[in-house]
Amino acid sequence: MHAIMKLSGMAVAALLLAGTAMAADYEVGQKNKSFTVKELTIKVGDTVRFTNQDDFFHNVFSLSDLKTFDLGSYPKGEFKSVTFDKPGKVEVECAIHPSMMMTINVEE
Ligand SMILES: [Cu+2]
Repeated sequence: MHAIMKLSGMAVAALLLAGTAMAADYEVGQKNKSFTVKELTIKVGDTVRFTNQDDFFHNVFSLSDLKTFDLGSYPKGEFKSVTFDKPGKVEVECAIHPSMMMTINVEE
């Protein structure tokens, strides 16, 4: 009985580890005053790095109900990460360059 309890405890730990390992990281650059991808489909729990590849500042933000964030302005070579924890559509923009826009589709 004791051995069985121990085994099931290990199985739960393995499942938790597997769940963590499945979350993916994506990268969306800001280059030539635009996002390097216009649309990105990810899963709930995935993280997107917004990397500035231009010689000037960008300020990535979203006013979407699903995920509101403002990464502030940062220079070339730096990135900030956002983890998306709910399914739906997120519009991402840049506060400095109004023409910059992209969409992230977060799937269950
Ligand atoms: Cu910008």
